[in-house]
Amino acid sequence: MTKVLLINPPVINVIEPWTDQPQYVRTALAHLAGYLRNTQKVEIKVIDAKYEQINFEEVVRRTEEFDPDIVGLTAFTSEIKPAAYQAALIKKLNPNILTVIGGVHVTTLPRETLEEFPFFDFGVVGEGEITLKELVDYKKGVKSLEEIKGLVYRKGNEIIKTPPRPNIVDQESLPLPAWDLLPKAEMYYIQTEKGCPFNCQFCVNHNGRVARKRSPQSVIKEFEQLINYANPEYINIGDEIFTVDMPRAYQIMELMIQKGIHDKIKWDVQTHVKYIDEPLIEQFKRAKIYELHMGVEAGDEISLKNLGKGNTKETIQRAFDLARKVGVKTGAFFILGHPGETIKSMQNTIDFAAKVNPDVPMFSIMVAYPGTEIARLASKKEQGFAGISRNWDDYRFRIGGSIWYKNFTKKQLEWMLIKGYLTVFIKNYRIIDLFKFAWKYRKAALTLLSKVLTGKEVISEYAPPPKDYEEILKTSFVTSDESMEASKTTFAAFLADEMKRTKNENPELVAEQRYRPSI
Ligand code: B12
Ligand code: SF4
Repeated sequence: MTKVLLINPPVINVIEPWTDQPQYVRTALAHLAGYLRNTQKVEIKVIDAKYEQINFEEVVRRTEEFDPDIVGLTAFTSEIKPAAYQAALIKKLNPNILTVIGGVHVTTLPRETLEEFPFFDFGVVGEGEITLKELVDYKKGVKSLEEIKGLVYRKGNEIIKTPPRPNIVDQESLPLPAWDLLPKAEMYYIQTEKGCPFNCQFCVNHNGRVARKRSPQSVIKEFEQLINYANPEYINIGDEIFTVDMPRAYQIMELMIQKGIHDKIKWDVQTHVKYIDEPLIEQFKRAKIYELHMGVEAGDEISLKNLGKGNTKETIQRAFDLARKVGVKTGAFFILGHPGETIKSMQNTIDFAAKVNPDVPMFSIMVAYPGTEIARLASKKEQGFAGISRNWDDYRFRIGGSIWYKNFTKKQLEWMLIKGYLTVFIKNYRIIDLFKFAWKYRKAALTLLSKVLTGKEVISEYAPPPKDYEEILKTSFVTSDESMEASKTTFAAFLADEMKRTKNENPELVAEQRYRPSI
């Protein structure tokens, strides 16, 4: 029987405990494992090294023990180098193991990823369920690589990219994720829909512009299975915009209340300020949501207008005021470092954040993810950007240093981030909240302060950067400015084709994501 090992690789240092020492396991791996075991005779094992806080050597040891035919690794951009390093160690252990990289980084830079990291044999572009299954078929000798869509691979010195893999429009046709193959955790992120109609300059939105949804019944089934399996404290909904179909969101919460799920777990979601009305907020309250997160991103008029999110100060204020009125706790995301940003425009965002006054403000520094408009502008050094790093380890989120600016230094940017937090609390006389917040996120706050004051990052105790890390990954930095620029155009074309195809396959989905009252 073919053996498949799926890995969420370790981190090389802990900058942000929330993401680098997560309390949650990786959703993508549960989805892939769920599909694979339903469609193939395979033996599957999953190692979530980040969650388990194990190091590269321990992953190699477990790999040797399991002796897989295929190893699939997942990576966001900030994780691609650790994933490549892990693949290099696995190739050293046994060169016959096929190494496959999937996730959003290789999806936006397919050829470049294989060029940069020879330790990956295959790259899976886009949704990975069917492509991975077909790679198992290839390993079994019943499918040729040319037949497999959504793949990049090497043929001699050439890198071949096969035609795009269409997204799975009917998400209901997929089995439930195989959470039981991952370690039990106290927090999970489930995905009830994929896709988002907006076009933010900083976001990859790799799931496409049409929300592909699961039914409320299937979502409830997943909640129940997870509760039975792990009895976690939190089950958060990781959707881009949970309420993109407002009646569906209302219905999911109705079922949560009927089944008593809202009393068994804490949960939160992320949504867009436009997709909120009073009955929905009241339903959130009844369903005992822990925190309602909404992306504000900017408070400066010009940045807000150019952002592509379709937000105005009025729609933002309305959503937060509504939540306050009903008594639902809110979290708001703000980004510093927009195109054309100046110290003054950042101050505008901070002042607006204080006016909105969310319960939990979350400031971050812009990261220029491949495939985005920000990456295109930064590569061209336009609109205030002075350059862009090609060391993917710089692509962290809240204190990420992926871009240089003409109007201010990175240090000034980091100080503005701290100022943002302080202003929201102090201007609103929320001194106790400030202490509570600082205590809750003390690890993150300390790493941030240490970075700002000393310029150094705190090294993880469990996975310090291996000595040969940079040496093994010496081929790094091959992605040119032109490739970064092109990644936006190529990816936008892919998204446009996908939107057309999804609309043809199920035109109702588009209608259902226009604003409709929740009841
Ligand atoms: C939910 C979510 C989270 C959750 C993660 C919860 C979890 N348990 O995994 C939280 C909030 C914690 C989070 C954190 C971060 N996130 Co996030 N997150 C998302 C979100 C909204 C959904 C991701 C998800 O789980 N989808 C469901 C699964 C099933 O889909 P998937 O991950 O895309 O996986 C599919 C394919 O990519 C592919 N695939 C993936 N891996 C593999 C591996 C193999 C072998 C194969 C074959 C295929 C394959 O197949 C999968 C199944 O179809 C996306 C945005 C989006 N639109 O998708 C952003 C997104 C993935 N996140 C992003 C980022 C940057 C981050 C952070 C770095 C930000 C931060 N520091 O706070 C951290 C990093 C976390 C970490 N290192 O562990 C970016 C990535 C951009 C980039 N180029 O790197 C995204 C795209 C959002 C954006 N702004 O554009 N995130
Ligand atoms: S609304 Fe959210 S998911 Fe949609 S494009 Fe903007 S940042 Fe991405």
